[in-house]
Amino acid sequence: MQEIYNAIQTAAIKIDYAIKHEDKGYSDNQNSTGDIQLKLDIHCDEIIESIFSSITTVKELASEEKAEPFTLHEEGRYLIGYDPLDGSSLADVNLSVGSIFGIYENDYSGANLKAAVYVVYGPRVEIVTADHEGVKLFRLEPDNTFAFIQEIRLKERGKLNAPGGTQKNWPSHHKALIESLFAEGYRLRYSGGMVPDLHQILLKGGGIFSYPGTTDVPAGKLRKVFEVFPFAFIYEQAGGEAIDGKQRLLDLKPEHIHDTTPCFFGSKEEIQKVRNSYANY
Ligand code: P6P
Repeated sequence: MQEIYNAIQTAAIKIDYAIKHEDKGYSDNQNSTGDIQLKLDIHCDEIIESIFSSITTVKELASEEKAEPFTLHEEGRYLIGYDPLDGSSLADVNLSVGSIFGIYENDYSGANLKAAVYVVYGPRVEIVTADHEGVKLFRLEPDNTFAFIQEIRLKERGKLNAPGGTQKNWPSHHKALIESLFAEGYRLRYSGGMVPDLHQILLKGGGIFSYPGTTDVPAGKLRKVFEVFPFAFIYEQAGGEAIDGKQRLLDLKPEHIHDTTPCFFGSKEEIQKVRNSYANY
C-alpha cells in the first residue's frame, strides 16, 4: 500500500503544478456523467494513469473521467477508483480542489475498500490517508516531500454544516433537517468542492456534509466508487459515520461504475439527526 501512497504523492506534486500553470480551457469532450471536461481534467487523469502504470500491485484503474475501468497488470491485487480532479471548475475562481482515491480488492463495493486517500490543492498541498492504522494528515514541504502532521479524529458532535444540492429541489424533510441544524447554531461552510468541504469538517473536529437525493435527481450527484465510498471510509476511520439517509454507505454496491447515491458524512450525533429526519421517508 505504501507504494500506492508514494505514487499519489508524486502525482499530487505534478497535478498541483498543472493547476497553477497549465491551460484552464474546456476540451471538446464530455465525461460519462455528461460534464464537459476541462483540459485539466484530462491532463490530471493522464498524470495519475502514467504514475500507476508502473505499479504491478495495481490490477485495474477506474477513473471518473473514463467510461469504463481498464486493466493495468493482470496479476495485480488492487483496483483503484479515483476522481483525478474533483470540482475542477473551482480552479477557475481560485478555490481549492482535490483528487480522491479508493483502493479496493476484488470489486468496487464499499465492503471491499481497503484504503482511501485524498489530496487537497489549496494554499497548502495536503494529503490524507485512511487505512486500518487510522487517518493521517501529511503536508507538502519546500523540499517536495510530504511531512506527517497529525492523526485526524472527529468529535461526537461538531459545529459545521455543509449542505449540498440545489435547495429549491430539496425534499421537505431534508429542508427541515438543514434548517434545524442552523437553528441550533451550526455554521455554514460550503464551497462547492467536496474535498475541501469534507477536509474542513475533519480538521475542525466535526459537523456534517450532505448531498441528498433531490426532486430532480433522486439518486443524488456524487459518485459511489470515486467519491462517496472513499470519504465514507475516511469518516468512519476518523470516528464518524456515513449513510445514505438510512443505510451505511459502505454497505452499498455500485450498479455500474458511475453510479451515484445520496450521502451524509459527519460526526455521530449529526448522523443520528439525519437518521431521525429520514426515518419515515
Ligand atoms: P452542487 C463538484 O462539481 C462536485 O462534484 C463536488 O465536488 C461537490 O461537492 C458538488 O459537486 C457540488 O455540487 O450541486 O452543490 O454545486
